[in-house]
Amino acid sequence: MEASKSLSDYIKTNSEVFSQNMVGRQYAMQPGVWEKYGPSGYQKSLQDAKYHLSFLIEALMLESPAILTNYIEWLSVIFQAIKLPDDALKLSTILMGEVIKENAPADLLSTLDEYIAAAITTLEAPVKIPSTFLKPGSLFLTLAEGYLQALLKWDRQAANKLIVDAAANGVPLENIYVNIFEPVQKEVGRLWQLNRLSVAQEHFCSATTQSIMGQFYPKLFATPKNGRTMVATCVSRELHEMGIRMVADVFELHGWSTYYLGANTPKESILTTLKEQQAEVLCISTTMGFQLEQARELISSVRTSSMSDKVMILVGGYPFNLVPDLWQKVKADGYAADAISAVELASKKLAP
Ligand code: B12
Repeated sequence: MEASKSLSDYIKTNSEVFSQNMVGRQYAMQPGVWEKYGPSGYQKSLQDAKYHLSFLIEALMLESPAILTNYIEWLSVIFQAIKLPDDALKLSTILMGEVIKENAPADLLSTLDEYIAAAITTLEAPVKIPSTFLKPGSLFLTLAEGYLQALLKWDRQAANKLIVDAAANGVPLENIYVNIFEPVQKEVGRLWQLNRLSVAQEHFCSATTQSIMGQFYPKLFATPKNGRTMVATCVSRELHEMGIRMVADVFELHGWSTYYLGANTPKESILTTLKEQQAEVLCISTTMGFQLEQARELISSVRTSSMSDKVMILVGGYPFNLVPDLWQKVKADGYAADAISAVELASKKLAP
């Protein structure tokens, strides 16, 4: 156990030089493949190598090979979509293992093979193309499909009208969030991953949805208060804020006083806010696997603060939805898969 964590720390300290070493070897071993991508291609390869290492670092730290294998599975879809050579990802995974083995102290290496082998096994299976998030039979499917189509046509007006009409026709706001906005955002991400949507289109979809969400605030804040208080935040450097915003809004709809801090919030500032607002619940959202360390550190700091026995810590977001026991590994008090189940869980846990 300790060896795994020490190896994680060792890789983190050396990740810059390891990533350069990995890319240098890959270019040398696949002559004629990479040069055509030029200097920007080299920078992208370097960034990819750093991402591989950062997911391995988290997997080792939390002793969860699934953190690495989920990432590898996701990346293999991208590599196929942008038509990189079939064996490119396998080779860089092998090289990652080799570079670490050649450099790290032998007594730290006992667990490395297990992680690299799990990643290679994942790559030997056929690439798993993710299926649509607008699943047949799901609640409010027609509205979600219409909303996605409006966004894909760059039609903010139509998207806005569809949602405003749905709300006027009695679709509860929490369902608009969880059954329309959420699957549509995830579908937008899937289409981007499959190289069918540009970064600009993704930004447009997210920005449109955020502006529509803002219109419902008079209604949201008008709900009678139940005396309960929560703070909702992303960890430091995490930019995915829409999920945790939805969590905060659904708590607010259920009568909680909510303090939504948004993306990329520094740890010290979160700790101060918890105390100032005397929060009963802290909701922490993490999307990128390499930010899990920030979540772990934040939780550990809350546990050693004066708020330790007063605040319940819930976690959620992309990696927690993929790896079932991850919330326990970061030492949270609970996890929920979506905003509606999050408020249900908090209310149940705090019930007298
Ligand atoms: C929009 C978006 C962005 C925007 C975010 C804008 C914003 N203002 O939030 C921007 C452009 C910043 C972005 C950047 C990146 N992104 Co992005 N992004 C997305 C996208 C398309 C949608 C995110 C979203 O809104 N989801 C909808 C919300 C509602 O879902 P959710 O977050 O899961 O939240 C729900 C639950 O999980 C739960 N929940 C969430 N938090 C919490 C907390 C608690 C306590 C509880 C109980 C529950 C809970 O409740 C929520 C509501 O029901 C996703 C696709 C996806 N599958 O999510 C990709 C995605 C997450 N991004 C991805 C990537 C790769 C990136 C970048 C690395 C891209 C790049 N090369 O730069 C960067 C990294 C940035 C960073 N350092 O954080 C990948 C991640 C893959 C992986 N293996 O990790 C995804 C999955 C896209 C994909 N399919 O490939 N991204």
